[in-house]
Amino acid sequence: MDERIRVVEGHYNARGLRFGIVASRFNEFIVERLLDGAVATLIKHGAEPGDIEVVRVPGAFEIPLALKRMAASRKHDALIALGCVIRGATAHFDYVAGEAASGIGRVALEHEIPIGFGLLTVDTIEQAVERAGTKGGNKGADAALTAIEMASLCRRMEQ
Ligand code: INI
Repeated sequence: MDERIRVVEGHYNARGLRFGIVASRFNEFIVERLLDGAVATLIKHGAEPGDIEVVRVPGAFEIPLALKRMAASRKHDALIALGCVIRGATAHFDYVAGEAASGIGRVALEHEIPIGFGLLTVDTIEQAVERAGTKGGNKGADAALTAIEMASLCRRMEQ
């Protein structure tokens, strides 16, 4: 790359960054694994436990509103959304999953705050288990890593 070109990138050092996590209780046995993965990733990358706030909501549908309140507080550098919607167990899967996903995206853009997307939308419980710390990795951990990178990127883009 031509060295006169200014390239701005994030990094994976979470020291000094503040995080807000919204985790839903529906399908709690899955979401708790996502939460464990997210918190462990933040701590591993240097975040202080005192700089992490967790808010619990009933289900995925409620995630965007809690994120919006957190974003409006301006207390965090990045947010993380954790939930699990399973098609097999949900007649209104498309509404719950669709509203949650688009709401999360809207909050990020309206409040200009990075939001790590850790909302599982899967067909079966087996697929959820795979993505919550077994063979498909842990999507909560992935969302936390993205939150760190985007928070640091946004800071650098302000400079
Ligand atoms: N919420 C979820 O997070 N996951 C689901 O799979 C789910 N199902 O199966 O319906 C679900 N429903 C609850 C919904 O998110 C709201 O909490 C509820 O409708 C009250 O507003």
